[in-house]
Amino acid sequence: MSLTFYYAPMSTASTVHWSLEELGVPYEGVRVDLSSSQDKAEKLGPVNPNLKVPVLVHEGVPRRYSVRAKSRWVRRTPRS
Ligand SMILES: N[C@@H](CCC(=O)N[C@@H](CS)C(=O)NCC(=O)O)C(=O)O
Repeated sequence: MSLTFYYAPMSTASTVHWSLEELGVPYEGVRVDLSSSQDKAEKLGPVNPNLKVPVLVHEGVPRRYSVRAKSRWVRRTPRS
């Protein structure tokens, strides 16, 4: 399973981050500097036109919906 997690510390991405860590889901983390327009454009532009975190890219498909839905989705995703 390939999973990439776009996040920023102290943001709405935190609950998803905790879910991934607590469940031991393997993922690649991409830290985004929300104070930098350039960093947001470079990292989030290709996966979320709203330039917001969190974003989970699962098998190449970005999931951008609410933090709560993402946490629920992470809990349901089988771990390898
Ligand atoms: N509805 C989104 C909201 C995400 C959101 O507002 N993220 C903020 C961080 S807490 C963000 O990325 N802000 C960047 C910006 O507005 O430049 C969700 O719940 O996933």
